[in-house]
Amino acid sequence: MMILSVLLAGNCISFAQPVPASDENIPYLMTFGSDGETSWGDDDFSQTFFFKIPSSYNQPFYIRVYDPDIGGDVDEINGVWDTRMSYEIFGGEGAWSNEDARGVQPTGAYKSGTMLATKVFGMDNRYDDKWYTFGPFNPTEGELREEFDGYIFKIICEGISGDDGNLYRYYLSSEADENVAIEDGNAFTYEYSFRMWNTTDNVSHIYPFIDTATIFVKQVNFDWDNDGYIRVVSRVRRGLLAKISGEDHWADSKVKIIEEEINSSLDFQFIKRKDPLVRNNNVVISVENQYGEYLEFFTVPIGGVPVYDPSINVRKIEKQ
Ligand SMILES: [Ca+2]
Ligand SMILES: [Ca+2]
Ligand SMILES: [Ca+2]
Ligand SMILES: [Ca+2]
Repeated sequence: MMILSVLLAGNCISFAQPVPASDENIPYLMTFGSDGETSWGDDDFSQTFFFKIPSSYNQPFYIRVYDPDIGGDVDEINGVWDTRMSYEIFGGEGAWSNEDARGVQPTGAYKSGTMLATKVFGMDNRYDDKWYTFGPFNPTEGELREEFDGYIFKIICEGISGDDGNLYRYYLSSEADENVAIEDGNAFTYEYSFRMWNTTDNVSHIYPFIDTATIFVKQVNFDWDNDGYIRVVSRVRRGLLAKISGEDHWADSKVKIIEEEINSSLDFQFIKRKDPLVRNNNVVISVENQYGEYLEFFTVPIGGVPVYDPSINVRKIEKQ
């Protein structure tokens, strides 16, 4: 276990900038058109992500979107393809620091900051199963925040019309025409809307970071379709089941934080039901602390992926 701890501690430089990231094992982000039905799995037809560019990086960069259109094999049709969706990228003062930007509803000044780029997509074969590139952006166009030691950019994908489901991914890249990761870059959201796998053997993950002020967290999930279960794992927690929701419903439950979990990430595991397979399951989840502040889900988990370590538990029991 000593070797593992050393490896985790040394894992502070990361190169994983696909969103969702490989450690999350989430197939796609998901946003529906604004005339969609919430029973299809999107509660508000808008999804916000933030990108962090480390302050040490001073080259232009790009935000790339995979399958930005709404049509074709990847996306989810409802009747006919008639959905239009915008992608908007913001930087500057307030892009992250405005309180409304860190909520889970597209209300108030959530589009805070300075808009740097925008594009609307519908069904468009040119972009089906392909990448579209926003940028170049200059890192200093973002909002400089000391707590992240970097510049923060925001991208909002939002339904304008139609009722179909848009499935897509992002990549934070140093190149316009290929995916090249930026050292120590990261991405995070406060509300994750995503597609579950259409196979029973894949486990998806999100990793909320637990800071020193956290006493308990409340997870809130939507439209889980009674698919399998949600299990919370940490360095000192083998697995706690969280309450899951049914079709078009919300569910929430609380997790009391153990001292050894402070300053590390939790691992929320989304484990598919084995039989019958729940197909095309779109879900939404957020995690808030006891003050109602939403926790960041970093695609590259802070402190590494938490791995349950029974030896930590043993020491704790001996101490008490
Ligand atoms: Ca439609
Ligand atoms: Ca498509
Ligand atoms: Ca798409
Ligand atoms: Ca669902």
